[in-house]
Amino acid sequence: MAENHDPDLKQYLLTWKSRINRYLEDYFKGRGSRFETLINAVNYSLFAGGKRIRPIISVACCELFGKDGETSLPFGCSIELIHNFSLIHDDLPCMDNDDLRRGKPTSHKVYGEAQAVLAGDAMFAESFRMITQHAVANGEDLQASVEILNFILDAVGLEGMVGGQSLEIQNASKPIPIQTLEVIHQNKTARLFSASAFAGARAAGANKQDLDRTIDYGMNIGMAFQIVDDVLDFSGQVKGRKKSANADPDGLTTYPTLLGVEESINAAKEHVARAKKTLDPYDNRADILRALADFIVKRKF
Ligand code: GRG
Repeated sequence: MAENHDPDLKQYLLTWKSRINRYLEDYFKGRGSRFETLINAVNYSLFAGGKRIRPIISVACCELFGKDGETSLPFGCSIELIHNFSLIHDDLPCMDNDDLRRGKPTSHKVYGEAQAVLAGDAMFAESFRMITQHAVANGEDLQASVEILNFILDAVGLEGMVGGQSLEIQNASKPIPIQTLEVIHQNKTARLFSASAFAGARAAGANKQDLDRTIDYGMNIGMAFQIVDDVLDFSGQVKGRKKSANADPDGLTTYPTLLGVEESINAAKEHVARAKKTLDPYDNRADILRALADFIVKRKF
């Protein structure tokens, strides 16, 4: 396994988080003023302090294959919009029925259910537009843009994030085996991580073998991320997180309810090791991606 040269991940996350925020702000600048409640609801969720981990993965995968990370922003930020859309819908009374998100009242608590649903809907449509607008303005990126959009929609739709969420709801309050839980996590969460990795690499013009490796990397860190998310919720370690300590009030089966905390952490570490293995061909060029994978199991928020 290639050595990890311990790059300054903290600085990298800070720098790119602020560039991503600027890209999103610029994208919405001057738009939606006639629809004040809607644009306020969009801004409320989109700028509520999200980590921007998905677009940062796109940036790092783009840089791995020799292009400036900025090249990936229309794609990574499109995914960030979809992610924020999914959080608003996930918090609704008809889904998880949560009052808090990122330590703040959820969208429907502030704007009411109807406006929260609409804010999510708007972000979903804007996520496509962000890419198509980029493609229209940059004709030479047309093929890459269509391939990336196709990959993202595949990761989100019937057989992706929405499918995963549906399966989770269908199985709520039922004992399910680890295999079913894996399918839920892969679709609900990991596919969007793999789309982030693919988007960055494809925007940089990576070849098929490299794309396959980045997809594999994304799936594995996505699985690790969701398992750690379950553990953080279960342990109630983080103030403002949605679940109460040592229980899942919705009766959902999660990694810690099935395996316990220690085994869950081991499972997440196993995915991180697999993710890092996919980076072996890239020597120190992939150090940021290695550090990102490690950050996913070490994070406390
Ligand atoms: C949005 C197409 C669409 C459908 C709705 C509700 C739903 C279907 C899917 C829910 C998917 C979901 C909420 C997965 C959980 C993923 C997860 C671990 C979220 C937390 O991500 P962070 O920690 O969030 O990156 P921040 O706050 O940093 O942005």
